[in-house]
Parts: sequence; structure tokens; C-alpha cells
Amino acid sequence: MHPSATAHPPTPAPTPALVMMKLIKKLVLTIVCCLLLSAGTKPNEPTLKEAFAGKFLIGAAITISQVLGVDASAAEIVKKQFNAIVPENCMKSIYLQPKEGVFHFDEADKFVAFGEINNLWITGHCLIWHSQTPAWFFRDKNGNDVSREVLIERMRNHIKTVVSRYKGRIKGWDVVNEAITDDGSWRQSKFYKIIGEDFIPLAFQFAHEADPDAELYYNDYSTAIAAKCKSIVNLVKAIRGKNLRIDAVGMQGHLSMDFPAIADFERSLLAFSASGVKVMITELDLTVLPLPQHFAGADVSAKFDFKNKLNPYSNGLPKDIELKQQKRYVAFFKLFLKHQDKISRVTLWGVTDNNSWRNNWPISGRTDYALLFDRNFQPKPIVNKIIQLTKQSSASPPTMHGAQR
Ligand code: 9MR
Repeated sequence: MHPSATAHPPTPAPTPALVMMKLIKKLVLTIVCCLLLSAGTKPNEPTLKEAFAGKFLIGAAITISQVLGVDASAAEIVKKQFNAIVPENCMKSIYLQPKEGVFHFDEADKFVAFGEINNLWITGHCLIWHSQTPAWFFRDKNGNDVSREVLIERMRNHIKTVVSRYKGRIKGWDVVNEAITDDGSWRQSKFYKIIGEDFIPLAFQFAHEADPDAELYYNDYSTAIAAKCKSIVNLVKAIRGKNLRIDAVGMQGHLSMDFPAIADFERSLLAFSASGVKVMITELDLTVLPLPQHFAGADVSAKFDFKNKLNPYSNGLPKDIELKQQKRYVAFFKLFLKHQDKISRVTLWGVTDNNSWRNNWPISGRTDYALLFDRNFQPKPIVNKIIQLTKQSSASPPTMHGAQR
């Protein structure tokens, strides 16, 4: 037998088509890897929304440039990593109704469409707030305060127009924002001064009438302060006592490195849950910058002169501070996971460090590092640490007021 009869035939030279196929395969693989990396997780790790699935929603406040695709890289992070959104600014009354009866829904419509296209839980923020309400709301044609009746009517009209426009599409509303001060007293806002404390139950009533299926929330900052917490619990009880709908208290999570103490935050979280509503951690961020003395919270009227010594990390965050921040973020996420049966949503107040409000409050023009994604649209190491936490977590036993979504 000829030796060549049992030997393998010589391998044919690769055809140009075969070479092309191999190249395309390689290219596709590279693109997939790059996409996975740029979207914020290692290829084999779950994204944030996958990691928190079945625990609570994980969301972000987004800007109109992200909605419009101008800030496209941040928008990609939102789509990949989060399953809930809230508008950082475009649904505040000063933008929606700058003049009486003249509504501008263009940006809000686009924000809602963005949420729907990307299958995100949409929260509206915020219907009634002392800040960013246009001046006309409280004034008559002579520039004097309007009567109680007129202000109630303006509130009714604003809430009904806005909530009914997005009926069935916006799943929950921050109905009243920041009505109680840190010492537990009523904020002396125009709403309070003209209408009295009834403005709150009235706002909840109007919102419910406009969309009976929407969840309704009270949202505030520094809720770990005992006196403030107590007044919010009383407020929740008063609203429920009138048989009005209130689904959750939003604990704004504007944290700093030493405020609040985790134990105080936990005490308030438990108190809100025990009052019969869900808890949401809204507006989460963690500033690493020094605050002017004795300053915490999120009072938007506070402004301090810019001082270089209060902007120490403009050229980068030192490793020790980064690690300290990671430790504190981890401690808070551990707390959220421990009470996942009471928490329905955790929302970051922004996507990347470069568009965080923290860079401009209470001093403008600083460089802060308060969020989970950096200025190059990359996940910080903390993202992976949080994801790892979800693999070990189990909730405390469900309570009567459990809030599993
Ligand atoms: O992040 C928002 C910032 O861009 C606005 O300039 C500011 C205007 O008042 O509001 C910020 O968002 C606030 C939110 O609506 C309510 N809680 C406190 C937030 C931070 O100030």
C-alpha cells in the first residue's frame, strides 16, 4: 500500500473567506469584552441590577443630557447597571410650570420615554417642595401672598395635571419633599405658612386622585436625626389616619464621612418601617470633602465661599481616603441588605462623579468623589465590593411591614 493512502491529506491553505471569518470572530469577541468592561463590571460578574435582583430596586437620578444621549457614556451605565430612574431636576415645578397654566413637558416626556424604552422603574420627583417652586405659585397679581384657598387650588391643578399626564407610566411619586426641619419642627415654607400642615395630606390626596395606582412617598434628608425621624413618623401616621395612601418614606442618603452614625440611620429605618410603610434609600451619595464646621444634610439654600483648603482632592483622591470611603459605603450597603425586607429601592443621586451635585454644594467648583462611577465612566472598586456583598447577604426575618418588591 502506498504510504500516503493512510496518512491525512495535507491541510488546504486557508481561503480568503476563512481568514475573513476568523477576523470577524475575533473582532466580535473583542467588542463584546470591551462593552462588558466599559459598562462597569468584569465579564463574569453580575451588574448591580443583577446582583440586587429579588432584594430591592437599584436606581440612579439622571440628567436631561443623559436622556438626550449628550452624556451618552453615563446613559450606557444607567441602562446596563440600574433598573430604576428618577429625574434629578426636570420634573420640579419651576421647570414644569414656570408660569401659571403654562406647562413645559418636553423634557419630562423624554425622561419618561427613556425609562420605558429601557424597562426602568420610573419615579417622579417632586410634586411639592419649598425649593424650585416658581414665585408666582404663592403670589397674587399685586405681589402679595395668595389666600389659602387659592394656593390649595394651585397645588391641586399642578399635581393633577402632572400626575395624570403620566398615569400608569410613572410608578411612584415623591409627593412632598423636605417639609420638616432637622429639629423636627415644620419647615416654615410658603406652603406651610399659607395652608398650614394640611398641605401635606392634601398633596397626597390630589396625587392619589390623579393616579390611584401610583405609589406615593414622603422624601427628606438627615432622617437619621432622632427629632426629625419622630416628626416624620407622626406625619406618616397622620396621613394613614386620614385613610390616605402613602407607600414609603424616602430616606435621602446624602452621607458624609462622619454623618450620620450608622446606628442612628438604622434606628430611623426601623422606625419608618414600623409606622407601616416601606423605606427607600433615595438620593444616595457619599462626599469625601471637608464640610464647613457643623454642617451636614442637604439644605439647598446653604452656600459657602469657595476655599482652597476645602477642595483638597482636585488632582486625585489619595488611596487612604478612597479606602475609608469604600469602608463606609460597604457598611451602609450591608445595612441595606440586612433590612432588604423593609427596603423597596436604593437610588444613587447621580451616575458619575463629574455630574454630581456634590461638586457644587455647599461650595461650588470643588472636585468630589461621591458616586459609584468615576470621571472616566468606569466603575470604582467599590462597585465590585458591593456586588460581592449581595452574594453573602440574607435578610433579617420578614416583618409585618415587609417591603419585598
Ligand atoms: O441635584 C440637584 C441639583 O442639580 C439642583 O441644583 C438642586 C436644586 O435645588 O437640587 C438637587 O437635588 C436635590 C433634590 O431635588 C432634593 N434633595 C436634595 C437634592 C440635593 O440638593
